[in-house]
Amino acid sequence: MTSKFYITTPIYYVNASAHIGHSYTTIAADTLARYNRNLLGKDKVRFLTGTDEHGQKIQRAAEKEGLSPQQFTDKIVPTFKNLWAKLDISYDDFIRTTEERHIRAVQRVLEILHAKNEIYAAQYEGWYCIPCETFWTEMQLVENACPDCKRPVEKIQESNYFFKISAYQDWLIDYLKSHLDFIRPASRHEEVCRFLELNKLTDLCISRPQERLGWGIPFSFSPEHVTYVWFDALINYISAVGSFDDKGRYVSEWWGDDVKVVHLIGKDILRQHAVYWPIILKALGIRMPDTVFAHGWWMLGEDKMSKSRGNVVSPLEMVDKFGVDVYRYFLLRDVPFGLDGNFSEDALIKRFNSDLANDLGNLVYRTLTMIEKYYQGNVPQGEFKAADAQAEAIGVKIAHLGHRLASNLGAGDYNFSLALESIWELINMANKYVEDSKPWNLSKEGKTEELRNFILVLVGVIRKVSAAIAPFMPQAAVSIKEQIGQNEIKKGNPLFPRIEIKKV
Ligand code: ME8
Repeated sequence: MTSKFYITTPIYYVNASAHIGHSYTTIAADTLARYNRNLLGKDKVRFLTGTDEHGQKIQRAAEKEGLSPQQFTDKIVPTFKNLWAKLDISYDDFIRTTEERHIRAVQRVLEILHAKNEIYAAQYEGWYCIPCETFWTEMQLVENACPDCKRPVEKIQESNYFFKISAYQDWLIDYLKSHLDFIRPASRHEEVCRFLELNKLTDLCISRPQERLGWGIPFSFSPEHVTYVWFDALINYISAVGSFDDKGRYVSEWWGDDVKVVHLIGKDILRQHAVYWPIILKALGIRMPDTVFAHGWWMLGEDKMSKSRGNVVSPLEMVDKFGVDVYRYFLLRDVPFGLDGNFSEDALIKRFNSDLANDLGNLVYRTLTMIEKYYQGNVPQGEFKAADAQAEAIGVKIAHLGHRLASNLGAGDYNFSLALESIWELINMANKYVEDSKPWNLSKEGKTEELRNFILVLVGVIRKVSAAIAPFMPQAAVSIKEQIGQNEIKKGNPLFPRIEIKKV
């Protein structure tokens, strides 16, 4: 029985500032954390994010600025934390790989695996891609360049430590085939299975010589080596929430059988999470996460938005222009989680005007106006009756909404977009109800009971909607609740005033 929920984002590299892509994973994780806190209770949910601070990329970025790597990362980390604060990210813990708790855990993992004979020293000779920090065999190169980033590779010869991942290939294939929820969405699961069926895993080089790359976690049993940045980084998911006892057993209240463990990542880092990570855990004798969900990419035109391509849009700029909730809503609503999406301000404004200004904003505003006009601002009390077919249908929709949300946010595919769509179906039914009921006539004809029930329907819908949108748009949820209080209304400015395209 899982009664707790542990959700993580990737830990982001600090060699450049976060762009829309990074904010996407973090907003998605935040929404799931908030949703689960509402269901399970605050202390049953753990939401982890953080920063990946070792490796060549960071060392080089620091050198460029004339800083030590530690000074450099200390300078950048607050920019991530500020962004997350601005985006209302409610993380419970923020791990930095330069923290003592993490360094200690990585060193313990290496010691345990070394003692178990899972890692061994060997001479390495081959091709190395510096930006990707990855070794390639001659066969894997594409036109003498890195098969991933297409940049030139360097020939390298050195002594290193290797992790015997090749021994786990059959186990992993079996595991994936018998755990269809482990890698989601299904297309990514198939991609990993195909990769494992077509390729033989080679043992993973998990060290770098200290003299070539100083900025990493030293091996305790071989101080002239530091840990490969990916091996270091993956451990964050366990170093943040637990530790190893004397016998090398991992102890954590967030990694037991009563916890649902979910890693959200982008599809760019699927291999590390779907192959290396489960094998590290298996070799350590630690249970697997429940799900690794690899979402799609935000693109700008034809290209993936990425700092190395330089085509990034700043989340801060978008938030200053449109507001946090609008930004969060757009990212989660516009593209089904798992697929790629194209970012544009035009698309954002379109969504804003139709879903937020026209649908939600309008429903709240017209309801406030009617409560003001017909009831002097006092909110009618009580449950509404299924007095007509529309009120009845709305009642049914309200009763089923929780279930619809659970099937989209609680299980396999984390379909934020469909979850929001189901909330908007309710909003639209209520707006249609207003148009069909012609409340001004009810009032004129003195049909007070009908009018009261009609308003109660709208209030019921708005209360349900504001609770349902809270994980997605925390501020809008609060402000709706303030405007339509328990007893009286407090009419403020429209929640989402329409944006005229010309103005922007
Ligand atoms: O890979 N669209 O860090 P990173 C959507 N430190 N999401 C995107 C994106 C885009 N265009 N660009 C980036 C690393 N992301 C490692 C992770 S985890 C143990 C170590 C998001 O700073 C997405 O979540 O390059 C992607 O996986 C992540 O940022 C990569 O961040």
